[in-house]
Amino acid sequence: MSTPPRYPSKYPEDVTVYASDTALIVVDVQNDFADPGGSLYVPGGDTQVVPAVNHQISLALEAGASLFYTQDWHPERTPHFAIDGGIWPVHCVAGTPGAGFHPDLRVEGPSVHKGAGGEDGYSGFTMRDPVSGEEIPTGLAAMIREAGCLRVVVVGLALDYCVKDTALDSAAEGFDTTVLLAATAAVNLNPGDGDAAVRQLREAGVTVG
Ligand code: VGL
Ligand code: ZN
Repeated sequence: MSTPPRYPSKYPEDVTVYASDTALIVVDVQNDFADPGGSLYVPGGDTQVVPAVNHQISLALEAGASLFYTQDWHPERTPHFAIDGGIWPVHCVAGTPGAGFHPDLRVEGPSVHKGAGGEDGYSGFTMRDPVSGEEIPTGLAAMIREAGCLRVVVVGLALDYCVKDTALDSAAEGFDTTVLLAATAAVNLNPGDGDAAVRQLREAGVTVG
């Protein structure tokens, strides 16, 4: 008889075994992305991603891993938005319901707010100063190191933007980095963006499972 899986799971895609040196980063599971009424709803955000992310959170907690969350946290006017020259509808404005966590998400750790000062960029690790263009650390890498973590698992929304850039920065920081496809979904602004993100992640040495 074969060895039973370590955790009985309805997610056969599970490729990660969490340990105390692992950080799970839950990216932007916010109403504007995860709720069908949200201004930048990612299909599957509510039905697929929230339960799959909660499952990963349970596995991580059981193993004594560390948990971190990010939230897109924009001012009302920012060059990130189409009304000010960017490409996105207004979303995740600081303090509004759209910027809040999806009500079904288990929240069990600190959250890093990205873009509160009008900074641009998608990664949970770095932001771009809107004036100088300089990359500013958010403090997430330091938090992960202080927690004694060497490995990072990235889940949440959206695969082709914030999940991708967070995972690329994580790998660049030297963390052994995994993205779990079952617990993410792509915006696919252009068809194929999700697949392109997977290729780019793999080329950067990120495990995509
Ligand atoms: C995101 C588009 C705009 C994301 C954030 O969280 O992936 N996507 N802002
Ligand atoms: Zn945004």
